[in-house]
Amino acid sequence: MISRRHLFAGMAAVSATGVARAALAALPEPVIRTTADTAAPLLPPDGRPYQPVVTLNGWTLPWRMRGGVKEFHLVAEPVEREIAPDCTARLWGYNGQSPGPTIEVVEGDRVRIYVTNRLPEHTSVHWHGQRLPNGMDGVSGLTQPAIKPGETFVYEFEARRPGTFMYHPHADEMTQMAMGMMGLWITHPKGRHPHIAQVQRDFCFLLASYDIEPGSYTPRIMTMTDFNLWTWNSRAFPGIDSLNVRQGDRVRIRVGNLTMTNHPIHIHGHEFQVTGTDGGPVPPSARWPEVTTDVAVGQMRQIEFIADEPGDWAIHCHKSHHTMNAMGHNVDTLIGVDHRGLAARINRIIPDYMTMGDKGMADMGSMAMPLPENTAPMMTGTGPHGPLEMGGMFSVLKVRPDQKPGDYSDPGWFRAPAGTVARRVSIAEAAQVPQAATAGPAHAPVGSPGSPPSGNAPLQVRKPGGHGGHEH
Ligand SMILES: [Cu+2]
Repeated sequence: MISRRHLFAGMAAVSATGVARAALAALPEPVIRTTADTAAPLLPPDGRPYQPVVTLNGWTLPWRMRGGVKEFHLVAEPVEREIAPDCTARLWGYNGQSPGPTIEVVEGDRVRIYVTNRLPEHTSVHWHGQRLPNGMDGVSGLTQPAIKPGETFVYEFEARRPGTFMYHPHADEMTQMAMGMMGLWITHPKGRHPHIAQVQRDFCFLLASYDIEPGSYTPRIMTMTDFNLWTWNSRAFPGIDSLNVRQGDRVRIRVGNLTMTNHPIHIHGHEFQVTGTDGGPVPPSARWPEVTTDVAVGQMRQIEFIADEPGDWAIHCHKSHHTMNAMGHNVDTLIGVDHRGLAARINRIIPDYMTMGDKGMADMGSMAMPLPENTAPMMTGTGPHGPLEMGGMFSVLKVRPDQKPGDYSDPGWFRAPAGTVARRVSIAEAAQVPQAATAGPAHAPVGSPGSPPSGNAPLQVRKPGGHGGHEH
């Protein structure tokens, strides 16, 4: 026999579960993703058509169309993110990842975003760069109460302006952005826009920086300037996927900066134009060609170019410390210091002692140094010609004539045509090169007609110790 008391308790439990289920069903099912591979572009299943973007090492959040409104569900929660091989961070993010998923909508779309807070503290979401009603701007305390742990809030507005935007908390921002809470928002134009070109490739990534002590997993949130992990979409080279395009494609790259400093983003082998900012599309008359554009804190920059040079072209932040992984900055410079004899004497006491840095730091790129647990090497990655000696905000733009239209897969390393790669040359051969290039016979002796004047000889031999070497 079931007692009355048990029966009532059982009914109460059933009814509570029923309410929870009904409440959850009212919200769009939160879509969670935890892997760091680059998701294929999400083709819109309904609504106005558009050309989707590709989020490097990220993805686009699916939506539910209800009564003509695009409904999204963001879940703010602790996540684990592999920043690079051998380096995983315990971050805060959205829907299983940092950064959160990219939100893609079309100009004129009515958008409703549910935000559930599964963090241990309150949060809010600010829709950076959008035109919207003031109460939807997401500044906790100013335009709304904070979203407490366990609560779900709803934001709703019309995506009024096409462009590249971001979202991030406006509640305990210092902590929450240092922990990785951010995401991209793309509003595609409705139909053809006079200042927005059709492109064949459209990439996007957010700049984020972390200070994770070697051997640990959680960022130090009090760090203001001396970060040691400089990331695109919370990934550091060699963890950042390459940007794979077909030769002749018009390529758009959208970059947003939520770090604590500016990042001059530089592309090799091509000139680009800044075609948009977070303020909207730039009119063609206001654009100029360049190869580096500075993305300041809180800014978005949208660059475009025709990828007409086949090859593997570096794309990176031009601050050289931002293309490095975990490193100490309070290390003395040892270049030029004469260590000879010193290492041998120290080895008598410490057998493993080794001298580094007296000829530069490049040894770090090839040496397998023992590192603390969960630490990406400072200079790493291997290309077809050896160690790349990079880290951080670095990737490769791969331009191939035979890449299929719309195919974003990695074609492997570039196979340069014969005779088009820089190579070692002997002095004897160098002396002949100018003649080979002109009409003269390749083997003609130096000084014969057709050779350059001796003052312009390609290489000069320096006698050992002849030019002010360091005498002790
Ligand atoms: Cu940088």
